[in-house]
Amino acid sequence: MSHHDERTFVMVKPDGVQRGLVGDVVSRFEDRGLKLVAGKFMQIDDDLAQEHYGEHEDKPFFEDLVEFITSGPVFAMVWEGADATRQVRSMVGETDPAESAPGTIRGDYGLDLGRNVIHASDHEDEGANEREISLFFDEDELVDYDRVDETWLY
Ligand code: RTP
Ligand code: MG
Repeated sequence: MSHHDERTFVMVKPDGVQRGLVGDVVSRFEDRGLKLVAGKFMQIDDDLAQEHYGEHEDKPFFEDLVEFITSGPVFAMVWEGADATRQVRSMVGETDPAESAPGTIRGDYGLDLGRNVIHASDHEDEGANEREISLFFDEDELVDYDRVDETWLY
């Protein structure tokens, strides 16, 4: 990983997995020139859900959020590239799909605030990317490799 690259945590939520959107989401980040460094298809348990969404524990929607994210398998990923956290967020769209521009993942596929297909680390929350990566992945699950021609990566 070169020094100006950044890693960010992304996850296709249970609705996205059930609707068969994993491949499309992965394709979008590949097409954008980001580099995949980790991926895990998994079932989140209650403890991990509570910790992942800890910032929202006092919100009225917290219980629903934990219930939803543990309702079925998710596809967790780490993507790398210059300014990756911000780039991914701009491709994800707004929290509410109704406010998300067409062309964004939530603008194209999101149904409502809960079923908004994807989670991505918040670029306005300093260190959220690294925190979330280490919550979901062990260091040895982050694969360090070169793409054939890095000239074409973001
Ligand atoms: P995320 O963390 O999932 O990438 O989404 P986000 O930053 O855009 O949204 P955030 O404010 O962190 O909220 C986390 C997730 O909680 C659900 N939510 N429900 N009912 C509500 O008012 C409400 N507000 C947020 C959404 O599924 C959101 O992605
Ligand atoms: Mg968030």
